[in-house]
Amino acid sequence: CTTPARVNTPLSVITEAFEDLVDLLKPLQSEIDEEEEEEDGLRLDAFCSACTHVAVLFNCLGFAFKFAEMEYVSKVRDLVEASKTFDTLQNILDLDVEKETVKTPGSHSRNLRRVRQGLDLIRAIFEQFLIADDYSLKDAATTAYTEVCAPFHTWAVRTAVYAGMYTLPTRDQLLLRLNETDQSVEKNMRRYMEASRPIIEYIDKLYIQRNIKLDW
Ligand code: 1PZ
Repeated sequence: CTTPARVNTPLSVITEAFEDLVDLLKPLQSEIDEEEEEEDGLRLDAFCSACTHVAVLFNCLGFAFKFAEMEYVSKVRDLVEASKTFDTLQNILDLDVEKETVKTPGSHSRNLRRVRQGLDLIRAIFEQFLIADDYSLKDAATTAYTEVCAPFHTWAVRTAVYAGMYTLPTRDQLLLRLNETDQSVEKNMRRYMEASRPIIEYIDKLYIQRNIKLDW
């Protein structure tokens, strides 16, 4: 098929998933403001389903990022499992607060924090990517990673990630693999940047409201 697809591209699917999630968030936020307490909260299964879509991006990155994919996917999978028992994001935090396992490796609350960092990393990569149309994916991703994730990763992980950056596809290869043009990629990346921001802020607030600092 040679028609440039105006159909669903991987990016538009991800973007739409997060826009749908934001639609669920809006009524919740007005409630919180009015009553000053959280009644329901964002549903964990809905959150997981949006996060699951992100995994298609990894197909565009090549073998060096296989480990990032496995890390990300295993964290999302843990939250999917949790969604069978817990209705909302705040439910998992409340339980971990009670058990004092918020930061314990493998806990749902820790995995939620990691997934949130992944979503923010993608947002930052897109932001960098759109700064200039001759900016390489490698430079965009390196700057974004340094800002968003590197401070929270071990030396070994940081070293592996920076080495992996050299294997990233070029800008044009990425557009091709994503089935996007310069114009369509800009539109879709901006939409993701806009939709992910309130979700990320919502998650951060859940921790802050429980007096958990976000320095990890
Ligand atoms: C199109 C854009 C291409 C840019 C590619 C840049 C990818 C950077 C990947 C960073 C991988 C970090 C992998 C390892 C992280 C682990 O240290 C932690 C461990 O958590 P713990 O078990 O201690 O609680 N794992 C994570 O943080 C899980 C999520 C990491 C993956 C985020 C990737 C985001 C998506 C990249 C774009 C597809």
